[in-house]
Amino acid sequence: MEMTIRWFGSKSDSVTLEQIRQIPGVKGVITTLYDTSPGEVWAEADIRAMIDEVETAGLHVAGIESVNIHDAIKVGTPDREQYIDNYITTLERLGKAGIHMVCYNFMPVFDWTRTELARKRADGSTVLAYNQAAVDAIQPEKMFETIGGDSNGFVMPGWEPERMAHVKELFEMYRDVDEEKLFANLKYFLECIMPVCDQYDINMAIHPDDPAWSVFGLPRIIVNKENILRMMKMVDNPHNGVTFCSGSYGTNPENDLPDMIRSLKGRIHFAHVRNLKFNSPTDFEEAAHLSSDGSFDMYEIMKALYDIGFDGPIRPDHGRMIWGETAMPGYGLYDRALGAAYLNGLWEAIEKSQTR
Ligand code: DNO
Repeated sequence: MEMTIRWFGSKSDSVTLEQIRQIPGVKGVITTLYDTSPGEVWAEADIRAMIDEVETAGLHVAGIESVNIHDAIKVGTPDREQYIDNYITTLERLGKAGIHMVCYNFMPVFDWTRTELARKRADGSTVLAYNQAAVDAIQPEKMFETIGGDSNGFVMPGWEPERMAHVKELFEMYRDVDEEKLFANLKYFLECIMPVCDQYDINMAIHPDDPAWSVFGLPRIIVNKENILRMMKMVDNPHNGVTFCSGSYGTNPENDLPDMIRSLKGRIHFAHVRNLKFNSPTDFEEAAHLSSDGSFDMYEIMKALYDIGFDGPIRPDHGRMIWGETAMPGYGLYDRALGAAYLNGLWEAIEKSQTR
């Protein structure tokens, strides 16, 4: 595996490449062109500039999170052809520029969903949290106001104001889209893009739906082992793979994370590893990465990744906000650096215990 950190670019991130460079064991960043909208073709010059900036700081681009999918593709409207062509052109340009991992998601309307971005924990840190009763009591438009107003002035990816201004129209677009239709549209999209992925050796890594169940009545399909294996089989190409995100699949305690990892051998192209703490079956908050701070056994998760020979990029995921830092919720420097060091430590111990 290669330890990486997600970086939102010098215009949008409070964390600098110079800081990332000083986290032990981190040589790669996961980034994107944050000025682009879903469906747009990425300019070659912009891709080059992004790579050059990262390389000038002594790091490299280990993958893209995300090249977002236009809603026409998810809904399956006739204009999807144009957006798929655009996506293929972007992949071609990324491949030519030497990028081989692209994370994306197939969630309708919203990307990840949380009800609080700064819940206070006993140690004074603040974390993202989810409470089902709060979701059930809120209108989707209001949800956006909460997320937008609570984000320390940063634009949360997936919750861009331009997009959320059209939230009602987006819901309307998905009116006739059920899980089967969403699966079919995903299959169609993947079949169209696999040739370019084969040509440039690009690993597509679908991110799970977070939380791993339907929110606001919208269909969600990347939620459990059964569905993800169905997806692997329906387009059975090694470039059709997943982002294994422990914090997203783990929102459903019925998902056995190490078992899921083992069943996806060879198809995990990217890993997001974080811990959650369940306060009740319908309320959880994000914890420090350390096993004892949350509900997951992080050793078992890393061990499963080690056992399947995972060799892609991995990143610590959402961190707590600690030590007075002001940053995008979940994406401060300090707790993610602690997370990277801890995950690296687990990996070293697992590796040595296997090989000595
Ligand atoms: C949340 C992230 C997601 C992820 C996208 C991938 O913090 O893990 O927003 O980047 O779903 O497309």
